[in-house]
Formats: sequence, C-alpha cells, structure tokens
Amino acid sequence: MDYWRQNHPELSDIAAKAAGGARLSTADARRLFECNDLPFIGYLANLARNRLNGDDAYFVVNRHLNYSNVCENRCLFCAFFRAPQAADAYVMTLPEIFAAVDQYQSAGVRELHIVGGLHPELPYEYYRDMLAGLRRRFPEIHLKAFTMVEIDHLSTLSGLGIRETLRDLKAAGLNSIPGGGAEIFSADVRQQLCPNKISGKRWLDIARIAHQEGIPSNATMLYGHLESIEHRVDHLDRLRVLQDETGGFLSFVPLAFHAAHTSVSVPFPTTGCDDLKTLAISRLFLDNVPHIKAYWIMLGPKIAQIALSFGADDLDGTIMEEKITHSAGARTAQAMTRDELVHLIRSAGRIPLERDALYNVVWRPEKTPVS
Ligand code: V47
Repeated sequence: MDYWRQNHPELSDIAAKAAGGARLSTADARRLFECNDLPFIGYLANLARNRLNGDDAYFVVNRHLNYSNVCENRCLFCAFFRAPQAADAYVMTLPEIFAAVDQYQSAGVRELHIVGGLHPELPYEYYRDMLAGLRRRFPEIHLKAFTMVEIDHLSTLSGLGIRETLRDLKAAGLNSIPGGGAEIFSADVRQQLCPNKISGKRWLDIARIAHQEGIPSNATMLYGHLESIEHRVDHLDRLRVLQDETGGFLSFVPLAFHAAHTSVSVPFPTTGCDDLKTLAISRLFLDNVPHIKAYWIMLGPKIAQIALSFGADDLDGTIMEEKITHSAGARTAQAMTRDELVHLIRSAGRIPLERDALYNVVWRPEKTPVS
C-alpha cells in the first residue's frame, strides 16, 4: 500500500476507502477513470474482490437460446436484428426450442439464457408457453429469460401491466432475468444508439418491480461506443442506487462494444486496458453487487482470465452458441468446455467453483489451485 501512496498521493483518499471498504463517490469513480496506472486500479479492485469473494471464481454450465432475431427496435449498435422479411430472419418454433434444449440436457446444463428481438407478430402465449413448456420438460434447469426490454414488450402484448406480467411469467417458470438491454442509461446517448428502445429509467423501473416480485436479475453496461466517462459513472450510479433499494442484482456485466456490421462507427474497439479498468472500477463502485462478470465471449478468454485479478469473480459460462456478439464481429469461440474454464481459473491462482444461476456452488475442486 505504501508504494501506491507514494506514487499516487492525489488518490490516497480513494486508496484508503478501497482498503477500508468505504463507499466511493461518483467523483472518485471519475478520478479513477482518469488515472492511467492500471496495476494501481487493479490492486484496489482486487482488495474489494477479495473482501467480497476471497479466491473464489465462478462459472456456470449454461446455454444461450436466441429464439428470434426479428426486432422492431432496430438499435444502431446491434448486428443481430433482422427485419421480418429479411432472408436470414428466423423465429424458432416451440417444438424447435424444446428439441434444442433436450440436446443440451446431457451436458449438465443448469441455466438457460433466453433472449430475442421484439418480434412484431408473436403473441404473448408464445413466450408464456415457451417458459411453461421448458419448465415442464426440464424442471431442473434455471430459466433466465427475457431482458427488461422484452418484459416491457410482453406487458404490452399481455395487457396486464409489468407487475402482473412478471407474476404470470414467474408462475409459468421464469426464474431470473438477464442483464441485457441496459446499454447506457443516459437519454442523450440512448437517443443516438437506440432511439426506439425503452428509456434507462423504464429499464430500472422494470428491474425494481422484478426484484420486488422475487425475481432476481443481472445488469449490464454496454461501453466503448459514443459514451463518455461521465455516462459510464452515471450508469453505475443508477444501478447502485437501485441495488441499495432492492438488493435484486446478482451480478454486473460490463459489455465491450463490437462494431462490425453495426451502424455505429468507432475509431477503435475497446482496448485491454479500458476493459480491465472498467471492470475494476465497476467492482470498486458497485460495492453492493455481489458478483462482477468478465464475459469471456466479448473480452476474449485471456483478458477475462486477467480480469479475475481486476475485480471480476465470474467468467459466466460454457455458452455453446452465441449469436449477438458474433454477429458484430467477435472472434472468440462460441463455446468453452467446463475443463477449459476450470483451467483458466486455476492458472489464475483462483479457486474454480461451478455455480448454478443463483451462485449456489454445485461443484468445487478437491485440490488447491495451482499458483
Ligand atoms: O443486450 C448488443 C449487447 C447484450 C452488441 O445477464 C452488444 O448474465 C457488444 O446481455 N457489441 C446481450 N454488445 C448480452 C447480455 C449478457 C451477456 C452475458 C451475460 C448476461 C447475464 C447478459 O449484448 C445486449 C446488448 O446490450 N450487445 N450488440 C455489440 N455489437
């Protein structure tokens, strides 16, 4: 600690807060973003990470299921959506969905991550029956389904309002809600990136209701496009305020923007330094969110592994088939085996823990991790 105090006297107040577990202010977060000493920020984030999660590093055996790429929101940052008449537009039928999940079962899948576009014609029953059919056929699999944006759409279809729609979906089998669709909460940036999408406030309001209804969720932040540091800090702050109120966020997932085939041009993709700094500051600032995910699909496995020393404690999952980031040019593989995830974690000197969707440990190694 003395080394850092000598080299960063201007940040000694933040270092003291990080060491003592005191809450950082938004001004502190901005000052950390302005600091280019990445090991220093990583060191502070690692203090927070170790205080919350020790040497534990989680992963989950999961699958992504994107039931349709047809979306009427047409977000400019998204390369996944298609117009209904596009040659490669698709909608999975319910029997196709059940058959796909049936194949996953033998792999020990514990969590299904189900998201899709806002289809202009699918009825509410399609979504409800999807959950009910999956729940009936696969009672052991956790259904993490439909972002706040989809929930908003479904409540329009059902005519029931958000709370009653959530109750109905929960009764059908919904267990939790993924963190997507949050993008960046700033209205100005949203207007440029995704003018048809629900507002940041609406996203947070729906998350609040979900948490009140006993449906936990994750939260994401899409960064590396048109946003400023101010926008990132504002996003983190709004999440922290809601989390103080509900405690319903299980994890936070920073998502590095991939520009290929999208309508948003950026001079360069996010750098490894920006990815690690953003993860680290997220860990420090979101002191009330138990887990920070390094989503290897977007970061690449090597940065995701290093992220385990920069605040992250979760590599997410085996995934198998990822469409959203790969449509936008991600060069990572679409799947990692359980053994690969365990190896990445062990060779980072952490303890690999296989979790379920709610962070209950379902497997732990017998041996201590390699150093
Ligand atoms: O909602 C879309 C983002 C999200 C691009 O909750 C893009 O456990 C980068 O939400 N470049 C989907 N990002 C992914 C997501 C997620 C991932 C892993 C775990 C969890 C969780 C959630 O991806 C979208 C959007 O925010 N996205 N296009 C793009 N071109």
